[in-house]
Amino acid sequence: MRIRVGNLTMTNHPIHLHGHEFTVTGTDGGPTPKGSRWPEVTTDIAVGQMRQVDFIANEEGDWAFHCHKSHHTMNAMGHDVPTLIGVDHRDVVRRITQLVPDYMVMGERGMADMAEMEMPLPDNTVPMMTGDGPFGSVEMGGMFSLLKVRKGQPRGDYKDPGWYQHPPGTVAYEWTGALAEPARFKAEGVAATQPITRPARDVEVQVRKPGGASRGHAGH
Ligand SMILES: [Cu+2]
Repeated sequence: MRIRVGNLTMTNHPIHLHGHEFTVTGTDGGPTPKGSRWPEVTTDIAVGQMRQVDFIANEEGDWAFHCHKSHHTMNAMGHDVPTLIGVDHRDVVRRITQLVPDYMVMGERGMADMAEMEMPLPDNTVPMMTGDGPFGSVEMGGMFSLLKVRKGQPRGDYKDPGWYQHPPGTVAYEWTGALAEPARFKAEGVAATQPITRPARDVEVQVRKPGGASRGHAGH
């Protein structure tokens, strides 16, 4: 599978994919020579740059594909919002609090609050901040999408296959029953919890503080 991302914004975006390792195979200048390609799970795309990544989509599931700057996944990326650079907000906040005493600071208790409130969104924002997933509110918005990998999806078919149906026994859950004795620790005895004393030959770096008569750098 190949994804190309171009950054037309005024900040860099470290784009991250879950579930797969990709290879960075191209830049604005075109495909990179094979010998210069490298494996990644995140590729930072600077202002005005473009990156092409390739990978084998062989892990079934719904995988997050998003910018790794958390504040870029927690808002609608400011579509049509007037810039507030240089504006002193303090007086505005004071006045809002006079009108709306319980005025909430964004993200005070995590973004699920905001998502579940279903605030009006700009027209060009896909319904992401209001998204309900199979495990509750998706909580993410903005520079966030899902990569849906399915075995049965025919080539060229871009219909939404719906939420991934996890095979029984593959979803983490909270264990509320009695806890088993940690058999491994018992077998290994008390020593398992003791700090390991490494032999001196494992020391890779020796730090020597300058001082004394010869203040030069000691050779390493
Ligand atoms: Cu970003």
